[in-house]
Amino acid sequence: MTDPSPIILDCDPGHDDAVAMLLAWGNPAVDLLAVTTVAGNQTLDKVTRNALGVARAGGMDGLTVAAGADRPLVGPQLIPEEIHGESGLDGPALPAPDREVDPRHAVDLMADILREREPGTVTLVPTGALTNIALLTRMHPDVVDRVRQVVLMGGGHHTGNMTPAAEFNILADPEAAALVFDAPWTVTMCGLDVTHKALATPHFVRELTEIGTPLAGFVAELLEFFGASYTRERGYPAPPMHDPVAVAAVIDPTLVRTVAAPVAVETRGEHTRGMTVVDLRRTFDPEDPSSLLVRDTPGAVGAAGAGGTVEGTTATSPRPRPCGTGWPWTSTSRGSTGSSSTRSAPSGPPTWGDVTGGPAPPTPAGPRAPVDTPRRCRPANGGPVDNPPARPPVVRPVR
Ligand SMILES: [Ca+2]
Repeated sequence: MTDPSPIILDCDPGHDDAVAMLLAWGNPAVDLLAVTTVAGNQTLDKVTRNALGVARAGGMDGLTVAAGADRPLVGPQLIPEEIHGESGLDGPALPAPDREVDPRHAVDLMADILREREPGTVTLVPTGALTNIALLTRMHPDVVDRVRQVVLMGGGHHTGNMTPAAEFNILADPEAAALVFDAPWTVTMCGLDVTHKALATPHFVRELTEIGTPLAGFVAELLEFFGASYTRERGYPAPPMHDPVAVAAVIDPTLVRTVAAPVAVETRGEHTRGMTVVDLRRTFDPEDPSSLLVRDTPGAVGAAGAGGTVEGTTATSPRPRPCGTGWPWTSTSRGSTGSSSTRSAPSGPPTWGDVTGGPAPPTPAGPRAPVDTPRRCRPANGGPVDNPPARPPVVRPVR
């Protein structure tokens, strides 16, 4: 067995963040070095409290938890309370913390770990707003080239969940996301294209419940609350396991398909702020270090949903390559690649809904709910509920 891949999970628990934490801690293919928190699904104090509670519930003895940015770089904080609840982790009773938060700022903790470890070994796995990761590039620019890769949950190709164009983690801090995608490291974007296929189905939740342990019951309750939110607010039959997909992509890169493409983050668009603009024209220079990797699953891109083969499944390539001619939306057989032996789930609990061979993206029941507007996503300062304001491209990096 190869050595576990060391990761830092930067998150905003959050129901799916909680599952991502448990997956990272429980799977032997990764070594969870630290959990850092960022304001996102709730305020920083709440998501940090949640991280500590999940760490205790999961028996994560010795795990370091550090708190990071309490607001976006530029825009207002948006809180999706309609999905995660008032605590950010509504549903099961969360145990009281059994450890203190590390006194270091999350960004400083990341830098310390990156300097202590061999260069090119530590993977950053952000599953919240990218504020901490952006600050890392500005506060500790010397550690950027020590990062092995960034595997993040966020964005989407031609899809959003907060607006028609923007996914929450990117919309929560578009300026930070722009910095992260522009930094000279390899970014793997696990976007809504793939995470909307990783559903925690009722069958899966039932299996969890039947395990009968307190931790399994805790996760089942998490998923039941999360599922009820997604059904009520967005018409989904089961909740997407967004954040665990990013961890899973580190555990087993063959679970998802990699496509090389430049990704830009829209920071100015009146209707597209927070959009990840993926250039799939294959006109970019594959040697250009700004070219980035996007992860995808068979059929995840394009309205038709399709399988087929794609060149450039460069999960471990230090430099992205352009995709070939067999681009997935030109193919038709989703199941043909989804059943490939290279796409089996890794062993070891906990696991998640079937990513590649799972159910098709859900169709909202009845009349289409107005899910693409952030109508109930309120600014943290208690200001009026409104669409995120269009802002000029002002970024004030910390120097
Ligand atoms: Ca998250």
